Amino acid sequence: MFCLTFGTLDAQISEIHPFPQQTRVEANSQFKAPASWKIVTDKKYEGNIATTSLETAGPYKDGKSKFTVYLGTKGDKAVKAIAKLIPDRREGYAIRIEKEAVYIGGADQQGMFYGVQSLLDIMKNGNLECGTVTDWPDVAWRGVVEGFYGTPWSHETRLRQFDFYARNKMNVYIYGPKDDPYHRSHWREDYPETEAARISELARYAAGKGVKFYWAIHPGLDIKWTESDRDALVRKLEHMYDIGVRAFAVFFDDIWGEGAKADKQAELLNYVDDHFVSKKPDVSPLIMCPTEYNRAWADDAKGYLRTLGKNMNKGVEIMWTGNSVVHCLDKPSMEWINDRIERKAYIWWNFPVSDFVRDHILLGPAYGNGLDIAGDMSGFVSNPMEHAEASKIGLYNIADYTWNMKAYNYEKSWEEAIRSLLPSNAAALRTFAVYNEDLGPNGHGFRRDESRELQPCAKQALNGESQALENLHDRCRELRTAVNLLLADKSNPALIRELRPWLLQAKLAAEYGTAVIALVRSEKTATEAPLSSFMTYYEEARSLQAQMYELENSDVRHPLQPGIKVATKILLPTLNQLFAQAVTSWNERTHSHLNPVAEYQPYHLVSTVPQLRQQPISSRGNEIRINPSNEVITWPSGSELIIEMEQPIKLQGLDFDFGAANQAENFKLTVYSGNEWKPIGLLHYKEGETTVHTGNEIAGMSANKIRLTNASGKELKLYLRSFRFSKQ
Ligand code: LOG
Repeated sequence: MFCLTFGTLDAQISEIHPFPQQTRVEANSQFKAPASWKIVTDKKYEGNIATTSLETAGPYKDGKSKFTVYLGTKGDKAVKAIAKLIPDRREGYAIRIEKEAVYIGGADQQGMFYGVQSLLDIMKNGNLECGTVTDWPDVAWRGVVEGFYGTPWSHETRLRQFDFYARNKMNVYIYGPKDDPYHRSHWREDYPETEAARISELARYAAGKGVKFYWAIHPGLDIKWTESDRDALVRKLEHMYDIGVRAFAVFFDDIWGEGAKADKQAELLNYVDDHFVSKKPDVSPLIMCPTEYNRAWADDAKGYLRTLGKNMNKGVEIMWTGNSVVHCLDKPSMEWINDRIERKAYIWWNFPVSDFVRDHILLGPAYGNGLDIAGDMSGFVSNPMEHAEASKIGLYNIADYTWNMKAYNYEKSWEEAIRSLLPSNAAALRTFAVYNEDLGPNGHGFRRDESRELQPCAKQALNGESQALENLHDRCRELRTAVNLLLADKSNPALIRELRPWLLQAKLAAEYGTAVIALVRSEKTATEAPLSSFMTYYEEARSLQAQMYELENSDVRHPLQPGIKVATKILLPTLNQLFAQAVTSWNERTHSHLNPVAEYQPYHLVSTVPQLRQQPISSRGNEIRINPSNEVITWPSGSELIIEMEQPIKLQGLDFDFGAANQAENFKLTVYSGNEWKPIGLLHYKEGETTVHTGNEIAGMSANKIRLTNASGKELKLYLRSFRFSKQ
């Protein structure tokens, strides 16, 4: 009965976002949207979110206008004419557009609201066209979990996010920023008045946008399974209820020990469900995040997940990140988890979150999830970056993916996301975003593409093809232009503020590219003209390498994971290789000794602790550190971590903090010096301190390798808050 139409130039119905399920467009039926209209709807919808958004966003409302918008839900008189079009699906809706009337019928009130959003999309360019839409979401809960480590979003930012969710038909936001003390470290305490007032406003504002505001508590760091702690938790939830929250989640991620017991967690959740949620008719189903929230950490033999599945009330949703902390989902992995938890998993997708790679900003498309798993999940929320505006690219994609999975086309959705985020400079943002997709090496081993279009040309340029070199030159020039346009853009200041460090770095990378290509060319043509000789370009390229390094180490970098990285997968390595090739060949021809090494990584980490194998190392001045990690690290008995130096260094000091006291006795530190492993004493300065220090014998020691071994004779579960050493 319906035919699916893909956008032609003037088909306004194709402007609907997320991509709708079914549309039918009458050819050549475009007409100018009316300047005013009247709304016909039932009195019961007065002040309802659909009516309000139609009244505030549509054309002037005039009782005398001939053009009528009929608004209602299935069964209402106003939408009788389209009753058959309205789908019997939660949050579904139908629209029929005629020359003098529009009918919007929802399966429920949320559907009615989404019908209005779609009408506003259709009219975006001032036109309407005749046709019908029948639409509904594939996934019941679609949205965001603010669940990252780092600076929580600001209040204003969250309000603007809710506007964005409404436009993109996302219906849930879960509040769980790790660094809000009232969520985690001080979970028993009530919010002070000002913060409480903000949370109230968030819950109220979200409701006005059709977004369910969940507030999450994270008690696992120090919870005791006692009546007193159970009551403290329920009392805190009561406090949150009193200030207006109507949906709750309990998180147990990134903990170990007492708090991580499945039977106790299930017992607590059931208690909250039976004595709090069920007692209040207006509270939504509970959500819990388990400790074993991904397959890599799930110990099937111990049966943590099966215990939750069996013991916990079936109405409680269970979150899941996939086969590892950061991973794409597919059919077999969904079946694996759903079987264990005896319900459909509620997906917590760790994308585009960047709290484990804070030197990167992630502007690439959301791809890699199966398109056939809509029926295997109860919800899908994305964990974003602390950069809220920039996260909207990924979130726009996720709105599309979760609404109409089979039709999801990530490339198309990504282009649209960029256009809608920065219409004034979409081409510039797209050019810049291409170099900010990959995460770089990281503990989770999650990598993304970078500069897809550049890949063939990068290879050819390295083979010395001059056309490819020309092409690469154009790309660098484009990138520089894009950055300059973005730095001057005034239409979305919040976005430009977030992007700024990476914009500055991208500009240097683009200039470096231009210098390197000039270097390659001058190596071949051997011109001696001042400022265009090989030596000049060599000096220029070196200067830009130094400027990039300085920017990485300036104050704009993040203290935890220093650095500002762009284009590190394709563009920069290609330029560095071209630089090395040109300098090497110059050295051979002219018998010179210029340094061909563009990037120097003098420290390497090897480890038998699986979670540490890919952990990056960074250095600044004389200090070298392993990047910290957010998760619980499992050290098998006897496992070790070794740092190898390219050149022996003279040690100054070393300390580490694994987030727990009394670790000095669990580890053994040895330094490879003068062809033998020498033991170094470990100690705490005071009782209860988590930092482990080294004895004085380390200062002045020459070291080729440093090795830390779990010598406790048992498996250890610890954090990696810091591990650093310095050289003299
Ligand atoms: C945390 C999360 C963090 C994310 C990415 C979950 C369930 N928990 O390793 O707060 O933002 O990974 O670093 C997590 O993902 N721990």
